[in-house]
Amino acid sequence: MIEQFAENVDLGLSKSEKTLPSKYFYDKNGDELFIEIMNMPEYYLTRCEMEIFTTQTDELVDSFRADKNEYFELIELGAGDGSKTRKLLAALSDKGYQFDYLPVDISQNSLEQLQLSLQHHLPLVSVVPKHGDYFEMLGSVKDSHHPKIVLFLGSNIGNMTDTVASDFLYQLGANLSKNDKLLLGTDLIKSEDIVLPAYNDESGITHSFNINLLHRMNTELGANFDLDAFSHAPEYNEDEGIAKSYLLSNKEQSVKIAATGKTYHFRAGEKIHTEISRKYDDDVLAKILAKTDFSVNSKFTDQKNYFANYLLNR
Ligand code: AVJ
Repeated sequence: MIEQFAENVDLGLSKSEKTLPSKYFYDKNGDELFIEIMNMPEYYLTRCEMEIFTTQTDELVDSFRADKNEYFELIELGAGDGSKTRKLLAALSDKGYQFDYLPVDISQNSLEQLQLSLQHHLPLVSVVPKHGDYFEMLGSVKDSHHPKIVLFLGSNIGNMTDTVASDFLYQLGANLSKNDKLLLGTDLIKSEDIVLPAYNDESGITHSFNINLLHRMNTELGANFDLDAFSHAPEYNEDEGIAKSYLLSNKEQSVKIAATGKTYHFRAGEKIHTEISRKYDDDVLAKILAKTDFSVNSKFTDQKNYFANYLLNR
């Protein structure tokens, strides 16, 4: 795991336009910071999706399956703290649907928290946690022959470029069967004055979230990043519909990373690209789905039309 982290870091920092993979945000510290992000006034995404799940619960869960007596697996990719999913689980359970809930997450810590909280709030729901990244679990999904509903919520797909998203959904489709479904949570394209503050909050939580990546390299890879010598610099424009996060080097500096055995140079003002957060509309989604086995069944949105949960048919 550490070797892979070091390898990915070396690859990203050796490019002429430096990058770091966003999946490394989520250590224990990063998980906690992301929970703080979800509670920030500027971060509308979680509240909008929660509104959809709260006001359209019945329509949502009934659109998952036709037959109440047929057992199915509810698989959630990147389950996180699962607070939104709890709404759906409670409704499915109340209505007498027969299912197991399989949360998949890269963070062992989040999975344990989630299982504890579900044991407490929904003791009747059977939970089978799976630790790993999305791509790793694609194969394991195929091993069971039960009908499946896959949840990929919270605009988590936004971290993928369109090519990667398309490839990922193609592979996911290939591992599912006809009549399985995917509920995809996407943040919708809207103006900069709404999107940018969500990635550039007043209180500096997103700054800490981004900088935590450097902190992780210091502790896990023996790097000597000066955390004060980098700034959080997000960008967004509505035409493109993609929020981008960067760490900006405040001065010319060099950083040593013991785990890679190399020194990396940063010019003053040089940026490390750490994350994309892709925003969607029907056209963006249609292009991404074009070469996959999925088609749009229905679309659920919040009142303000900021966020959409698309139900896709395999
Ligand atoms: C967890 C990928 C949905 O892109 O909005 C929040 C991560 N990054 N603030 C997003 C994130 C900075 C978040 N996702």
